[in-house]
Amino acid sequence: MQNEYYPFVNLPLPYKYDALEPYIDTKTMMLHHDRHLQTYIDNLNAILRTHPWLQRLSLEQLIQNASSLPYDTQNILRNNAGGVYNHRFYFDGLQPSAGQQPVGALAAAINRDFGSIEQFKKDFQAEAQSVFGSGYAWLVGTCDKLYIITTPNQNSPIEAGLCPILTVDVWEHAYYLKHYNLRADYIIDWFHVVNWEQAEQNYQSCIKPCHRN
Ligand code: MN3
Repeated sequence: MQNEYYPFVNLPLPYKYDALEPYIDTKTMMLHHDRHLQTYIDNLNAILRTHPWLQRLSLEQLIQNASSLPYDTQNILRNNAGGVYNHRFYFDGLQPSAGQQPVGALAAAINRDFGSIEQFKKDFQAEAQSVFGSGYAWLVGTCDKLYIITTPNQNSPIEAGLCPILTVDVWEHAYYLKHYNLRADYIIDWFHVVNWEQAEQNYQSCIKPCHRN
């Protein structure tokens, strides 16, 4: 796939910077995408420039193979390849029309595993609030069950072989300008702009291998 290999470029957001107003503000989106994500991309390219044997690995492979690399390289890759992957996943999981609800097979799986959409939102919110310091909350899927997990820093669930469906970035830079220290309010606002069609597509790729026998 395009832009999955070195050198990485910062693709534009799939919507305008102000598209998520009033839930996520324009300035936060500009800084988050153009400065924070850009820095991860620049750092990742800089590491790969001096480690040419890693340039043939895709973004996902860099993360999945991080633990087999020398310790100093391992952490810097986990932080920066993870920073690129996680931010792209987060931004691609948002959309401007407020108030979408889960759809398709994912909606059915959420009802199956959490009892209701409302209960899922409560559980997800609690997990996202529980992240101490910087990190992410994720909905991940296996063949027969959904799980809510959290990751610290820029660690990514794909390193552990988990299949991500949805994520919220709870680093303070994702919400501080608008929500200050109120992460709970940010998560409530974030739910308004979740791209549930994208989440359903992600879920379909998670369960695709399950149908092969
Ligand atoms: Mn971030």
